Amino acid sequence: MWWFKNLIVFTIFFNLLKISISQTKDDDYHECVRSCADNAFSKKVCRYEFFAKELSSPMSIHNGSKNKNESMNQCEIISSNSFLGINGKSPGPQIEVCLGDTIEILLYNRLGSEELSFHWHGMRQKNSAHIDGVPMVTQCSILPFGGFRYKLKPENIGTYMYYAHIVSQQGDGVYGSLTVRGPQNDRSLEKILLLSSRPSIPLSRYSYLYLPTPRELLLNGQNNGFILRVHYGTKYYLRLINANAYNCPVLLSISGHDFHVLAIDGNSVEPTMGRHVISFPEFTYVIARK
Ligand SMILES: [Cu+2]
Repeated sequence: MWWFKNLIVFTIFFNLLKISISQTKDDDYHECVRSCADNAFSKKVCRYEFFAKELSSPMSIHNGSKNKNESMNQCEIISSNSFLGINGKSPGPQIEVCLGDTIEILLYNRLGSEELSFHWHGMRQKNSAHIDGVPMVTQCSILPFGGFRYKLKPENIGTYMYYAHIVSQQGDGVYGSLTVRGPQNDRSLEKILLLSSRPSIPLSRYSYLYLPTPRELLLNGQNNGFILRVHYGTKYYLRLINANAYNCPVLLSISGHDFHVLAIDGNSVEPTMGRHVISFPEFTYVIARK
């Protein structure tokens, strides 16, 4: 029966190989990303595992600051510490679900000696204040090497975001987008634009009274431009998220195009037309442009 045992081993090995291939093929693949049919039987439980930790590759940031409050040993700090992310990247994985789905996130704290908790901005937390993420107010912090299961049941379609509630961790890269769609939303006609910034020194490592000014404005995590491919003449919905940890509004315009602002923080608003949008930190917007 040696061949039978070998067959089992081979089958298990082959299946493991298939799993690892499908995982490496597309990091962002998730079975919950789909078109949202108006059908109660299609509702899913969408599970994610998030590991918050330092990004393995250090950022190349030029430190040219002459600020008196920033010490001479900044270069050492930059070279020995990196910024933060979730599952090895910042922004973290996009969560995209349909209304009626349940979202379960198992969040692991791998930040060394720091405590952690996540806030789900814009999500109503009726009877679930304990997962709103305010450390030591609505939940106990997740201790180093610990984990916590967040369970969300979105009540409305909309554009949301998640981030570490400790602002220095958010500023260092612990944030991401959360989109809830309904049957009326066509994913192929939507683009997510996530604005954020990166300081010259990781904020979690910064021990001075005055915060360093952000050095780079990031669009979907990129500091050197982000290409958004569109078809000429087609109307798109832009899910604009300002995940900036700094209290600094960002003005967004697209040359030669008007916007309609349709929703803010998951709530519909009277459609307002304009040539630019001023986006404030920790707000999300849905805008249409043609
Ligand atoms: Cu909030």
